[in-house]
Amino acid sequence: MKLTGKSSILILITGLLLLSSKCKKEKEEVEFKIRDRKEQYAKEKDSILNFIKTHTYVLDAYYNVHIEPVTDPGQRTIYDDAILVQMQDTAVEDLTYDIYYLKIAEGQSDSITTADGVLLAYEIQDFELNMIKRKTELFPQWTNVWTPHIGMGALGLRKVLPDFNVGTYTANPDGTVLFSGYGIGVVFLPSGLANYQYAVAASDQNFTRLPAYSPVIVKFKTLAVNQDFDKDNVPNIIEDLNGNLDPTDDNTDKELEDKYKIPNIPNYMDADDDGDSLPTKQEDTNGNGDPTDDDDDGDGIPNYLDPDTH
Ligand SMILES: [Ca+2]
Ligand SMILES: [Ca+2]
Ligand SMILES: [Ca+2]
Ligand SMILES: [Ca+2]
Repeated sequence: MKLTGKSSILILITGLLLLSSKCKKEKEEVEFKIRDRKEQYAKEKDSILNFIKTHTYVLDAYYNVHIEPVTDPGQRTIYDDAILVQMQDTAVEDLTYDIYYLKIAEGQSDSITTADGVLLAYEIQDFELNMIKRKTELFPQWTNVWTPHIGMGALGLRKVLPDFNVGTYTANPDGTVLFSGYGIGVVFLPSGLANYQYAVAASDQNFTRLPAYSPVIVKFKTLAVNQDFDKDNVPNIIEDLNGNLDPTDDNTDKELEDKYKIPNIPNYMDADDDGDSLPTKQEDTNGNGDPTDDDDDGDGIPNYLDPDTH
């Protein structure tokens, strides 16, 4: 049969429509069948433990960590050196994960809190040691510790990063930066604290695609920390007023912001925390650079949180 231009276009369109309805159907099925989080962790838990008991690590001259299978039965394993912490699942209340991590170097400068931003160099690998993502010291990436996102979700980092300090850096004449004395760690995350049902595409031929429901290994270097996002001289962690380690749910002037229909800005991002139009930084009567110790009307509320005191 000889196809005219019109009929072949028609066949092509029909084919595309069929294909798209098939894709849609498959997508719906995938979304519908998100795996049970407890069952998934039960599957991963033993394999993570088995991996760290059968692998070891070495640090090279560039402070990069290499993970290798144990070859000699007497060899020290990752498990022997790992620190164990626990973290609750965000969706299922009675699901608690074990997180194993290595603290190879603690870091020699400022400490990291859950409310801070941290500049990371990192490598993400699957448990076959394929490379999924990489950011070197030349192109590091900022992430917020309470919602760590490093080219994919890695919520478990929230639990681990505050156990490290950052390093220091010097600027080279050519514009590059030399980092030193940073923290070096490796964390072994179950998929429930990483990307869970989402696959991660391979960005180029140097990287491997990460399928859904994959535990991951994150090697990281803690290069620098941002302890005061809004530059108001109140550290991020102090702006977490309710002390729940999450700075995003503390907003002293919410009522005012709502009244004037301006976006809600939590204190850690708000340079005028009480909305009295005098910036927090300037509500520092004794001029010691710390707005938290000035309370002019003696009501127990520091001026920067007290709209009736400047
Ligand atoms: Ca601040
Ligand atoms: Ca605010
Ligand atoms: Ca503030
Ligand atoms: Ca005030």
